[in-house]
This record gives sequence, structure tokens and C-alpha cells, in this order.
Amino acid sequence: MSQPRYELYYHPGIPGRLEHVRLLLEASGTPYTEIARDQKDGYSTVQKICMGKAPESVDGNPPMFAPPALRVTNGGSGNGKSLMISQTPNILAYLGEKTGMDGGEEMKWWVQQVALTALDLNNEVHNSHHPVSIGAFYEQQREEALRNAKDVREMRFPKYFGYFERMLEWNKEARQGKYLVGKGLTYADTTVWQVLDGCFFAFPREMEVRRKEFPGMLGEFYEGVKSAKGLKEYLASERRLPYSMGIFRHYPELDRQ
Ligand SMILES: N[C@@H](CCC(=O)N[C@@H](CS)C(=O)NCC(=O)O)C(=O)O
Repeated sequence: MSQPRYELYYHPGIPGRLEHVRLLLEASGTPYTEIARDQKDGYSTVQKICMGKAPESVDGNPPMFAPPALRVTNGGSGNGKSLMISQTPNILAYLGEKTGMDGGEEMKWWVQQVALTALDLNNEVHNSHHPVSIGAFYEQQREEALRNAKDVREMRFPKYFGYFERMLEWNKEARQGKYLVGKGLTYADTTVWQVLDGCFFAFPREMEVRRKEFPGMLGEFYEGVKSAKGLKEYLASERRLPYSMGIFRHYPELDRQ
């Protein structure tokens, strides 16, 4: 039986939400291609299928709301057609199960719970620079962004980081795990790691202070995941895109003053 083929649909130049999916695949050593980066005119295919008013459906799959999306061929559906799904946590749950990055039957709901929490923080950080309108420029909502980013840094960071830190302690106590859930690396770890890494880029001053407050999470855990098998090589490669004008943006005025 042939291996499933994983194709990712996303914007070509930013880590964005697809980075959570890339990290899962890279950490598990699973091959994939990116339509917008690996195919000539691939981005117009992404736009046709995932964006716009009337996105095209593929192989009878339902229409996509927005990128990222995953297309699986040879997935064992038995009907010879591909499966196409969107929504970051949905893609993570699907691939987590296929690659063993979901912690297995006993742990998978907790893995998903932690990843969903990290994605909530992901959204809050995005909204810190776009608190009024996703469609408008940052400069048009700068005043509100200053207020919102302060709230995210001062009120929300301690709540999220405290929870992740408690997860680490719980997992260490319950099963001597060095990651968040269970014995090995799961997509809970890669998803949390990506959000923390984005926060280090967006709010370097704030994160330097928080590192001292949450040394387990922002020190040991953060460094440990960074050097995990598969991720270390990926993070040093050209496949890892730099942050720019995506979810994580560095506006010095939004950082701790
Ligand atoms: N909740 C969705 C959000 C998807 C989303 O906002 N995608 C962005 C890029 S990160 C996009 O390209 N949106 C285009 C649009 O909304 O038209 C997910 O997690 O996948």
C-alpha cells in the first residue's frame, strides 16, 4: 500500500498558523510539500481553493474557509479521492493521530487541550496588534493596540505561562515527563513552543522579564523543544521562515517600556 501524501496550502512567505503544522511534521520526520512554495504558480492554486468568495472544492471535499489547509492523497479512504481539511487544530489532531504525535489513546485529549490553549494565546497575540479590525492597517488602530498589548502582556501572559508551567510540573510528577503531556514529544509541545517563540520575537523585553518568573517553561522547556530531534535541523534550515508581518510582529512600542 502506498504512503499518504501530505500537501499544505498556505501563504508562501510567513510562518503563520501553518508553522504549527510544519513543526508537527518536522518533529515526526514526516515528508510534506507546500503548494505555494514548491509549485510554480502554487499560490494562485491556494487562493483559488482556500480564499476568495467562491473557493473551488477539491475531490468533492467541502469548501475551505481560509488557509491553512491539508490535502491527503493515498490516505486510505478507499475511494481513490483525496481528503481535504482546514482549521489549524483540526489539521493538528488529524496529523497527530497519523504520526503518533498526539500522545496516543490515553493522552490525546490532554494534548489537544493544551494545543487549543496555546492557539487561543496565538489569537490573542495576533489581536494585540489588530484589536479593532483584522482588515485594517495596524497604524489605523495603534491607540487601541497599545492598550490591548499592555493587557495581553500584563494580564494574559502570566495566566497562560502559569498554566503551561503547571502542566510541566504535573507531567513531571505523574510520569517523570520532561514535556507537557506524557513521556515523549507531542504536538502540544510544538504548538506551545511556537507561540512562545513568536512572543520572544514580538515582545523581547517582556519575555526577558517573564523568563525569570517562569524558568521551567521559558527556560528549560523552551530550549529543550528547540533542540529536539527533527526540530533542531528544521529550525536551522531554509524551510523555517523568518517572522515578518504575520501573527507575531515586533512593534517596539507594544513591548514593555
Ligand atoms: N481559525 C482558523 C483561522 C484561519 C486564518 O485566519 N487564516 C489566515 C492566515 S493565518 C488567512 O489567510 N485568512 C484569510 C481569510 O480569512 O480570508 C485556523 O486556525 O486555521
